Amino acid sequence: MVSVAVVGATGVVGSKLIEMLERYEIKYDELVLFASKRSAGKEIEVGGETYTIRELTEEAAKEKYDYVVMSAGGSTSEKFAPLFEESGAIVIDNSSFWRMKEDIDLIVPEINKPKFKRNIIANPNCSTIQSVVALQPLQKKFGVERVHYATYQSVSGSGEGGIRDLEEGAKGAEPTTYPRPIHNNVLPHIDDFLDDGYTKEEKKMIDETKKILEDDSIEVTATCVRVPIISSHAVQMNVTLGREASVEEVKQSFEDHPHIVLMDNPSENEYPTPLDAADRPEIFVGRIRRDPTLPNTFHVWCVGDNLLKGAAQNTVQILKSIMDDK
Ligand code: A2P
Ligand code: 11C
Repeated sequence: MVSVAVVGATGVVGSKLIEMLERYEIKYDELVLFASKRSAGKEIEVGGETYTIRELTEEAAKEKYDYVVMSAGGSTSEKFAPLFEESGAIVIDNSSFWRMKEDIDLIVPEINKPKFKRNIIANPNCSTIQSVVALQPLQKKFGVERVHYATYQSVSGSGEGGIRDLEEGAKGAEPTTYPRPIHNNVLPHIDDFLDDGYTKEEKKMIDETKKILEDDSIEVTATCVRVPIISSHAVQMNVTLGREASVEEVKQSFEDHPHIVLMDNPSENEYPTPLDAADRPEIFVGRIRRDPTLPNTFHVWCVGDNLLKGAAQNTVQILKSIMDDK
């Protein structure tokens, strides 16, 4: 008897989590869907059955579940993930709260495996996941010494609130999620500012890249930007390799990767865009070219569906790999 709980089931990522449970054929005997008090009693259809959303309470988190997948924000994860863990569950959490803690695994299944010091496993930040998927074949073949990220991130990364700001902003409404209008605009501002002038989103990309690729010596810097599109994130990566490589060799390492699609034929206007990546499980790369200003350095344009590989898909892939190993 296998039980799975989804926390944040009514959210933008939560609804994709439910979709991914079906797409990745996760087998369970019992499925329980949690959200906040606001949504308790709401009904959701999964695989032809109707489920009623339950309010997540401390008592509910002490019930025994085998697996819990969470996407309900950092404070919900901080409070409830340990309660689920204590009652015997393996928790896979999509918030930023646990990711950088020393005893917590931060997992992209095609790159690393959990060591299970604790039974809370963290799912990385969306823009980080797509970037490390693209960096890993380069790391394996040539080594990676340095990467500079510039991101173009869609509003669904901010959940329902981000989508609302874009859609209602188009009708003239003031933003409520972002500090400035996102309609007809771009904001060099994702998550809160830190004392050093970086944002938390930039810090997440810097720290999580090193943790997932298990190499603290990689020099990473980032500028994260919100753009007025609904879904998929794009990341411009300027990557310095550990040794000399040709553009063809770099392209080949992407072509050889089962979860990366190389779209790089500029003369035919072929390069990945957010629309190409929408609802696709792979990461797309293109515009591969040498940066002549630095040795062994290349530009790589990388696009992925932030709600799928960037969030729900990666979470469910972690779940599947743990279930398969049991
Ligand atoms: P609810 O819909 O009841 O507010 P999004 O990121 O798309 O805004 O979604 C956030 C998700 O997290 C929603 O499912 C939301 O539920 C859920 N959530 C927010 N706060 C809590 C909480 N305290 N306990 C459980 N779920 C929560
Ligand atoms: C964004 N990357 O697009 C963020 C969303 O730390 O997982 C996810 C926040 C996080 O806004």
